[in-house]
Amino acid sequence: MNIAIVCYPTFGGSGVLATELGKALAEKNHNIHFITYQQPVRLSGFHANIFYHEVRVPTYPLFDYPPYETALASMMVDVVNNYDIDLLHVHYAIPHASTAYMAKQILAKQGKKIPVITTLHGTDITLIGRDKTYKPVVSFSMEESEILTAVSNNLKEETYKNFSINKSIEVIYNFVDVGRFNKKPVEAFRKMIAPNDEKIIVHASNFRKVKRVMDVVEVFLQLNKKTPCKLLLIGDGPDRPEIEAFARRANHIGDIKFLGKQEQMEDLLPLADLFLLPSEYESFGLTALEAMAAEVPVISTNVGGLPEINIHGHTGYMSNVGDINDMCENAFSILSDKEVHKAFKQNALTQAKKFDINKIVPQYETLYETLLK
Ligand code: GMT
Repeated sequence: MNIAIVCYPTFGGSGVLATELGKALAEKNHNIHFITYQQPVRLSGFHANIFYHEVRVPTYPLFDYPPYETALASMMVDVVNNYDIDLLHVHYAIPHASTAYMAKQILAKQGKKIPVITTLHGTDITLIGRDKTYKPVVSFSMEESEILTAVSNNLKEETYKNFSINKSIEVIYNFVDVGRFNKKPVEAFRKMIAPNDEKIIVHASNFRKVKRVMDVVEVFLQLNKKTPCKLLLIGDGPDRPEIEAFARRANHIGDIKFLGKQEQMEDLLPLADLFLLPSEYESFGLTALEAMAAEVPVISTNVGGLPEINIHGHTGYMSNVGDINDMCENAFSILSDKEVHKAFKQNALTQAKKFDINKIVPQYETLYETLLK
């Protein structure tokens, strides 16, 4: 099949998932055309059947707001026409679903029928999409997509709760390439980070309010009093300056390392003894799944789609949002006993295997085939 994938190219989970999906489909001999405004972060190296089409928005003195959607729709039309595209798969509803609708209408006038699949990822529904600024457009374009998928049952329920749409929503879980993430940690790196064999705690996110990164630091500071540990914070975003300043004031800058945005998560995650994700909401929590594939137990909140991945008392623990004490106690109960830690690590890996790339990608392929029939 010739498939066009539209996504955000940045470090967010939706772009990561879309890129990994495109790469996996290319491995299966499909031709994949990424359409976005920057090379997606996980799209490195040369792949014979992956193509990247960059959307450029020319500046013009009249434009206070450069019309990205117009340029994107034009690029969609161009790619569909010139590369014999069979379907458009757009990730994250805003603005990709409505832009795909526009492209579809233009192509229909030219006599070309192009089906659109929209995959909902989370904040496009729960945080931003339901805001009245966008709601009518998101609602309309969801209805107009030939197929609508969501990355968890929770997100499907949230969509029906927040939008009065009649469309059926198929749940296709996010996935991880377990083989790629399940590798032995590089001992020399571990020694550099934790020279005295301290426990290594990891968090990765885009440092937005919804991620509650301050809770990560609070849990860490409490935990560090019970067992010596180091904290690696991966990613960047608006909350980082405040959190960095707080970490400095707490005089723990030596124990807390800010690594910034990192592409090679499969090298970093295996270094961790525990992964923290205390988010206010997560439709799925792809980073937690990647951690689990690297055999890292997860301490998370019990919101959104997290209970569909993290099994309480088995692959990690879940607490109420903001319950720092509970998260700390749970973390300590895993880290303070070698045998318990080992069991949680194995359980995390077993659970991650249920979301392996080889199980989930065929579900998208089946969907595409049904659609094209
Ligand atoms: O929250 C983020 O980090 C970004 C956001 C995105 O759209 O890129 O992530 C959402 O999609 C991911 C991939 O499906 C999910 O794993 C995240 O849970 C989801 N984030 C939220 O729901 C807050």
